[in-house]
Amino acid sequence: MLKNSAITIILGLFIVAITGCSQPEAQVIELKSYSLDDTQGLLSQTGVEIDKDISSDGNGSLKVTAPESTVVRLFETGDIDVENARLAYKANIKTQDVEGKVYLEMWCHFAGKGEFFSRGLQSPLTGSVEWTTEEIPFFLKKEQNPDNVKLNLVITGKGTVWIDDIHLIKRPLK
Ligand SMILES: [Ca+2]
Repeated sequence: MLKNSAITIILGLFIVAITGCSQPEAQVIELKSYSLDDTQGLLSQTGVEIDKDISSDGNGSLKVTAPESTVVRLFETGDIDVENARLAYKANIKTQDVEGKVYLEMWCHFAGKGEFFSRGLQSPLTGSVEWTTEEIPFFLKKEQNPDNVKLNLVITGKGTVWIDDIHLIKRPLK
């Protein structure tokens, strides 16, 4: 019995060692981050302002006052080298008196193929909610390497929305 246990343990360690080595791509890498402490690099300049008093990171956030449905263009990454991975667009969002849905939207552009989107329609925010972390994925197969990624915020109705602490992350596919 003792011998068997020892073999099991050794086998276990062996398997751990193999899995550890065979998945170097299973790393989480931050590709871009936008603190929204100021409007630097921000694409949309209408209906938006920096709110220094309300933020999730303590240094200010972007406040969007939407009189009607709107797509706020936040950032474009330009060419980034990522493929065979799950691209994740993550941000903190707070809402006040929103009548429609609030969610993240990401567009990936591929040379010669065009643009494809991912939208956070599975977990939209509405009404008035405190800071909530939202994240949407874009699954990139091998050789699906975007030359531009657009990060948007969608509001389908009037209301006030704050967004802060945006990260674009490379995660493993599985
Ligand atoms: Ca901030």
